[in-house]
Amino acid sequence: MATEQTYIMIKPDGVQRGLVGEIIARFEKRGYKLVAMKLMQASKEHLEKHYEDLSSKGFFNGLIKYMASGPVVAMVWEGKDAVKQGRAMLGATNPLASAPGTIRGDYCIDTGRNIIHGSDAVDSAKKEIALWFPEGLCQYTAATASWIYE
Ligand code: DAT
Ligand code: MG
Repeated sequence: MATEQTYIMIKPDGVQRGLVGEIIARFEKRGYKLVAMKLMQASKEHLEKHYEDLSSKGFFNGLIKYMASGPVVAMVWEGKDAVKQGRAMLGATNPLASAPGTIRGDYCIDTGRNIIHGSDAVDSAKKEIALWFPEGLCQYTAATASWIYE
C-alpha cells in the first residue's frame, strides 16, 4: 500500500459549528501526517472549479452557494492508503447512510450540510491539491513515523 496524499476540507458548516478541532484530531490520532492547512474564504469561481464534475447536477448552484457561505479549512493529509482511508473516515455522502463512528455519521444529518470533503481517488486528490495549494505543501519527517509504521 502506497503513501498517498488526500485533500480534506472542512466545509463552512463544520467551521461554524466548531468541529474543526474534532475533525483534525481524528486524522491526527489515526496517524496521518498534516502536510498543508489553511482557513480560507473560497470564491464561487474557485469552488466551481473544485466541483466541475458536478456542474450538470440540479443541486450544483446550491452546493456552490453553501460552500461559499463562509470560510473552509483546506488540508492535505499524508500516509499509507490515505485517500481510501480518508473516505472511510468521512462516511457516505448522505450522512443518514453513514455509519456511527464516521465523521458524517457522528456530526451531521443532511447531504447538503455534510460538513466535510475528501478526495475520492488518487488522481482527483492530485488535482484538488494543485487547485487548493498552488504554493505547495510542507514536507517534514514526522517524529512519530516509526511508531505508526512497521
Ligand atoms: P462526496 O462529497 O461524498 O464526494 P459528491 O462528490 O458526489 O459526494 O458530491 C459533492 C457534494 O455535493 C456532497 O458532499 C454534497 C453535495 N451533494 C451530492 N449529492 C447531492 C444531492 N443529491 N443533493 C444535494 N447535495 C448533494
Ligand atoms: Mg466527491
